[in-house]
Amino acid sequence: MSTVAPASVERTASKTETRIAAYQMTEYLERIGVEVIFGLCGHTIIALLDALGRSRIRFISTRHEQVAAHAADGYARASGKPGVLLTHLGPGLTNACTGVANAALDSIPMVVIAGDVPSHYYGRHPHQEVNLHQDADQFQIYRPFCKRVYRVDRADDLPRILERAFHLAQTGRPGPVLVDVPMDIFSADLPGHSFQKTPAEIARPTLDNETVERVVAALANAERPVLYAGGGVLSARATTELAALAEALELPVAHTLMGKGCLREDHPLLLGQSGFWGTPISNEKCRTADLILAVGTRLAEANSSSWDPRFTFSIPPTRLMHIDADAAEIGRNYQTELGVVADVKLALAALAAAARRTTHRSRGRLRDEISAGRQAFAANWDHQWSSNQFPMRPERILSELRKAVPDDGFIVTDVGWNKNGVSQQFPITVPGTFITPSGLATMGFGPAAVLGVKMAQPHRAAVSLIGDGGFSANPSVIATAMEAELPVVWLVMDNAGFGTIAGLESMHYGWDFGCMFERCGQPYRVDYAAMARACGANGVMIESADQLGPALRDALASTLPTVIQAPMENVPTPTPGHWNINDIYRKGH
Ligand SMILES: Cc1ncc(C[n+]2csc(CCOP(=O)(O)OP(=O)(O)O)c2C)c(N)n1
Repeated sequence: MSTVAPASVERTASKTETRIAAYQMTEYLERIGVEVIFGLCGHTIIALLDALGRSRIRFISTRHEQVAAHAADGYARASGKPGVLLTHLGPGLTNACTGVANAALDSIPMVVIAGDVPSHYYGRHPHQEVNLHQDADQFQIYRPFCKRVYRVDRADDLPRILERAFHLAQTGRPGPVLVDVPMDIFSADLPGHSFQKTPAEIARPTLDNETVERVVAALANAERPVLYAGGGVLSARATTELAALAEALELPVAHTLMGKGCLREDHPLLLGQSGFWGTPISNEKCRTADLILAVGTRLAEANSSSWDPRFTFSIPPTRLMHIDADAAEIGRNYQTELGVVADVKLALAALAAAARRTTHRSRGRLRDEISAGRQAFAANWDHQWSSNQFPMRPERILSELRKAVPDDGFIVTDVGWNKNGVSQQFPITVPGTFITPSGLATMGFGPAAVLGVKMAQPHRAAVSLIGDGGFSANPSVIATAMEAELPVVWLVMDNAGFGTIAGLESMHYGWDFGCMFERCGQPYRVDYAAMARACGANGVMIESADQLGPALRDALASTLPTVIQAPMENVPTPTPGHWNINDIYRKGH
């Protein structure tokens, strides 16, 4: 993070003078470039809030800590800087847990600052402490998914731990770090200028020449190579380098969910997403490849068709080379011929430079095959893009959205048709504009993450495309957007239920018990548009398909946040790949 001018709360202090930790800490956060903190108050953190309120750092106060965590996550994705989250102890920290875990599983840099009980009450089970079977141990709840969980036991340790937290959150494979602060430590005296050490600038690891030559030669000589891109390519801002490598060696490019946007949608070498919700041409080219170079991915279950060799990857006989920031990801599910731990951007740049000097095998009619494969699959839904049906076809909702949102606008999805449909069918041309929860696939991410996205990029459009299940998980986002003056748009695909799971249950068990919204046996619809109006925001209920386009354009031009509710038929997204859960369900008595 860049260093900024001295903080507005900062004042001169001699080396011997002491000052309260919370104020010094806030100055430090300003100095290392923190511009916004998302969170929710509690008695353990008001000392820090007082300091924040007097600083240049914006505090976005949410109505639920999960919302704050997703917003911090969205901010990190759209800004490239770590998200910062501030929570109260106990219920505040546990409420935020899902959001922080979601960020962790998508490798999003985040620093979580949590208040805790006064340190002198450890062991006495004070108010709101999580202490039933272990004293003073709330930070352990975050251990399985955080890169590091720190509890600050002495005020003197706070500066060192904060520097470590920002360093660790951003380096190697990024992720959240927890700094758990007993409330008395915020109020402790520390010598002036205690917060001196800032996170080091890190020189990123690249490939040695020998490895570059080996990988490029293998790709150039392969008969049916595939370049496979994960979210690591986008988070490393390495899409130009990826395209250069693909074009130099004429490599078809398949990608994961988080890799969507790695190549322009109209690029002739783009195969599309692999796996369960992928495209047939992508699955076929991956399955029949003789060599795959996977970059910035963990070859996760959904994109690998549950690692079943009949559908997406057949490794071996396909040879696999794998570049990733995290050594732990290499070789986990597949026999790997060569693993490379390197910075994805530098690695792809080095490979592309060498590739330009290399002649490769003829790829025959590869571009024609890709084009024909993509067109054949798109023919399944192309005609629905102009459907006037009401309740609307989901594809028509996508087409209106694509027409209304500028190419550099953000589409922030949740889970459900929105995520699966966009990743499969929606053209993304500007890298990083598709933001989605992948690893934890948290329902409730999209409506909240869009707040952080808009905060990070206030001059670009930010639309959260979500289901009615995901939206109603935490509609307090509307009030937060109003308070924070963030004119985001929520486009709610309303099928009166948890449609994706209802579809799965119907397919296997013949009904959708427990998955639809009902009252007295009838579909139960909530007027989310009216809820938005009750918050002082714009709320639009769509009553015919042709109303959606104008409604979206109005919403994007408005200075207020807008909820657009589009009643929609519950139809499944096509699933060209495989998911092992479908082998597990058994109907009986
Ligand atoms: C927090 C959480 N709970 C449950 C799930 C399981 N889940 C996956 S998709 C889905 C349905 C989402 O419903 P909705 O937002 O209305 O979108 P739709 O499927 O109807 O498109 C659920 C419940 C989840 N991913 N996250």
